[in-house]
Amino acid sequence: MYETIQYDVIQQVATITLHRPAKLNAITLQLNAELSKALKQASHSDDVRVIILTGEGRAFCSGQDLTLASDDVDYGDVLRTSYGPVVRAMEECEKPIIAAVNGVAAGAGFSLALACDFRLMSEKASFVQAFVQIGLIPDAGNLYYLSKLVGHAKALELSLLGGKVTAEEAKALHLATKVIPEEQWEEQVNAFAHQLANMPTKTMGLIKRNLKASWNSTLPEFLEAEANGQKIAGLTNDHKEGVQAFLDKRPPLFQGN
Ligand code: T3D
Repeated sequence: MYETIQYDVIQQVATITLHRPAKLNAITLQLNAELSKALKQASHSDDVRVIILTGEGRAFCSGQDLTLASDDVDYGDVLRTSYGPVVRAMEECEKPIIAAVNGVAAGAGFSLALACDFRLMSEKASFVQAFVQIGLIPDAGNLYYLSKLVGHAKALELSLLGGKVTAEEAKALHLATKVIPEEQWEEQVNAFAHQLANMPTKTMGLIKRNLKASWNSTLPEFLEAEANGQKIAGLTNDHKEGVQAFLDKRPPLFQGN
């Protein structure tokens, strides 16, 4: 079904693997189209509660495939029609998305990781804000997320200097949720994903939406969004289960609805 990515679902965790390892999983129009489709597939599937985005081989993603660069290409159009839908599919996804950053994430590959909710990084992984090195501005939502995650000054420094961020530096900057030793990579990524898969999925979607509502709201608008969100959360089975489990002095068994 897909040629440039792999899509697997195991125990309610969908793993989307960027699959062009010879080019460090560089992005093509086809890869973006397939990635958008897979993100929507996972978002809408009742069998999926968590999404992992990762890369095949030694890299996460090296950004746009530079062997396809040509004077005939209007980058604005490419962003609107190819990268935009990927970023929007991630933004609109109500399920948690984990970037399992197995190796270098450069250019738009860094942008993909930034659009995820969590970034688990292998100790060997790094982020490279590569754009300025080839005379381009950061794209695919990069500055939108980066400035919110690390603040204006650091986002500007990385973007103007084209800086590389090691996994340890990313942790210190709160870009990485966790840095994982190479030998524990699969075990720890799976454990983290399954921990999320056993949490109240619908409520987590509302938390994601509510936090983002805070970015552009006045306090009265935000309080209204919060009230609407909590009304929905309060009607979930997982809320009832959470309260009952507390009263029963047992761990909750959340079904995600
Ligand atoms: O087009 C538009 O619409 C505009 C949108 C732009 C969005 C962007 O993403 S712009 C930024 C594009 N990406 C880059 O500038 C990064 C380019 N790559 C690198 O800087 C380095 O490869 C890395 C830092 C990612 C990794 O370095 P290293 O030393 O570990 O690996 P390498 O030897 O450079 O690369 C290994 C192979 O992958 C190599 O091929 P070869 O020689 O073995 O046949 C290399 O050419 C290939 N490769 C790496 N990155 C790309 C790539 N091939 C095509 N496109 C790439 N982006």
